[in-house]
Amino acid sequence: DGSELVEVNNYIRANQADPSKETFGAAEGRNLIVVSLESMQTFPINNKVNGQTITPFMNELTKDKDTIYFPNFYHQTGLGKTSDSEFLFENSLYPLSGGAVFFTHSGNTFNSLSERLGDKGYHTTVQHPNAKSFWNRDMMYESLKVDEFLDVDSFEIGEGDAVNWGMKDIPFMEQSVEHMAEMPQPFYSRLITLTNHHPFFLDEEDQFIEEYDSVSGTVNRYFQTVRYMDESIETLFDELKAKGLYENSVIVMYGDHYGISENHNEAMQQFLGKEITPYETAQLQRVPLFVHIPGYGEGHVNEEVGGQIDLRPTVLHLLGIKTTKDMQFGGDLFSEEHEEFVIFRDGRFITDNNVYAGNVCYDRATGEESDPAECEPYIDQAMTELDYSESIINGDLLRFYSEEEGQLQPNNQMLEIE
Ligand code: GP9
Ligand code: MN
Repeated sequence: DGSELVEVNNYIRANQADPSKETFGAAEGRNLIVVSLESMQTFPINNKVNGQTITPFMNELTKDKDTIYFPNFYHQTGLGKTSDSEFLFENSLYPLSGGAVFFTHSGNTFNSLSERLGDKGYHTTVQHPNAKSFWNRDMMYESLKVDEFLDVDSFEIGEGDAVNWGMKDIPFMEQSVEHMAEMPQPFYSRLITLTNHHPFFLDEEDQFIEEYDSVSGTVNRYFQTVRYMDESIETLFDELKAKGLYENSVIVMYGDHYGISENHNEAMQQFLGKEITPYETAQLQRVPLFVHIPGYGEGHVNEEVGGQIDLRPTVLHLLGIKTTKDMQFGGDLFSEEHEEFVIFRDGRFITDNNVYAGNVCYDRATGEESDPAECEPYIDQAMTELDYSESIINGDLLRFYSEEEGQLQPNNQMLEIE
């Protein structure tokens, strides 16, 4: 019932991470451009296939002076796939254990990133060249207070501009920057890419590298579509510079979820040259996170263990917006107080020292089995946190919470009814 929110609130306040002084407000007042990298996992980064570089542009970003790259960052999605990653990003709540929250709870009250930014004078938008009702986005974005959803009807898809699931990422990037150029500033624009999606088909002219050679056509083609995605990100950066939008923006890019499922373990074993244990499977849930702040100058590889739940506070703090009263489960990745504890939707988890998967406690650094006692205290905490998040969603509890006052609203009708 509504009173459970008090307990959840206590848990969240006890685990809250204060922002780091160095990065709080580092991108204050800038446009926020977010790129959801479809099916992009971390393993192709700084790696090669058939001797060819898979992600040349992203590799440069990992060494770039204006980029913070997170190699130990994990997706936390469930059945809702892309939509779950959006949910995590916007709300810093976990997706549901069953079904896609975008379908089941699109009428809920949230306190999304879009809403927070809208309140600060941002024009908030999502750009994605697919039917607006896919994943029930049109309904959910109303609850998330997204000002404008530029769906398939907002893009010109000329001959040769579509493949696989729809519009190719390179023309998509070109046109989405054209849209940005028309937006009032500051704006928040979240771009959802599409080309690097199963079954990873590409036209011949977009195949910039050779496919891999294994028993899995899916894995073989994946490297090529990842290479294409890499090219589309370079296009995005070029177009932003050409339109004069680059300097005054911050660009955050993250992989939405895995692209290669466990059905392709044989091919993945061949590529990685090692056996895929439950530990490796968990480690393969790493997706890249790039935070690019033009002019920042202190870019580095940040080894912090984190997950998609952490994106909302990380981004809000970069923009100089406090989240001390927000109902969110993640923490600012730049904070000295950030806890290295990433909970997967199915109860697996990662800590600084361990990977807990298949009911086995592994050493995170070596993949060897470690003393179960090292994982033990986190098993319950993981379940508690997932349950708290689920109770917020199932009870639509944020109806009763006013983050402005940081307290339950006085006329808590649900408490009266029950
Ligand atoms: C569809 C796209 C892909 O619009 O976001 O969704 P996915 O299948 O990855 O969840
Ligand atoms: Mn996806």
